[in-house]
Amino acid sequence: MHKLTLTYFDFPGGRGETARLAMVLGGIEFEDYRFPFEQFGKVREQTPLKQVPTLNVDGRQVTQNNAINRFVGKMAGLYPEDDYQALLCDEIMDAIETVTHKIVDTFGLEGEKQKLAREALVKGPLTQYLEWTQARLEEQGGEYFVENRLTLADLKTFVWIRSLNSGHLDHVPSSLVEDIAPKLNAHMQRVAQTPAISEYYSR
Ligand SMILES: N[C@@H](CCC(=O)N[C@@H](CS)C(=O)NCC(=O)O)C(=O)O
Repeated sequence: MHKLTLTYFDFPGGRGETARLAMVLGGIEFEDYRFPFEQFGKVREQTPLKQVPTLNVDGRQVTQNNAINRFVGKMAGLYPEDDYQALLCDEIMDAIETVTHKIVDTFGLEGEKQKLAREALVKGPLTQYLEWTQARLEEQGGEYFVENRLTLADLKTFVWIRSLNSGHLDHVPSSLVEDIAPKLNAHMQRVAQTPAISEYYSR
């Protein structure tokens, strides 16, 4: 049994939330070290790449959220053992990571520049990745992304879709998912109703 501490911002989303959910679902004991945004400057100085999330495993700090997701996902039984199914699970997680980078690229922009960049994002990559992700889900029967069961791919998509629906990104309509990929919204709601997940968010 490893001693685990996950370090990430104190909000229910972003690059740290999939690992939190996986550990909660898997009943894996961990310290959930959450810090307010104002403390990021101080926290990042203690991390290897000045970024979060990190997972401290028995005293060693590890970076890269999808690597962390896979590590805890394997322990939680939420990552396929079959290599091909694992590939399909990774594909979804890495695609969401790619589109997340595109969104983050617009964070530093302001005013008209940000508006234009976000509108281009909505028309381009966000629409493309939402349509593609929905198509992947439909190919697998519409319930789950791989193995007809809940895996990391579902958790990572759940976190992404919740974030797009939240309306916190200016110039990205909160109706975007419903307009472009309503089946991902239905999937998000199904995952939210998983008893351990609804219990976690009601805390
Ligand atoms: N490749 C890293 C990216 C981590 C990342 O960019 N984290 C953001 C917060 S969600 C961060 O720390 N940004 C500050 C920076 O890059 O300077 C991962 O997969 O975890």
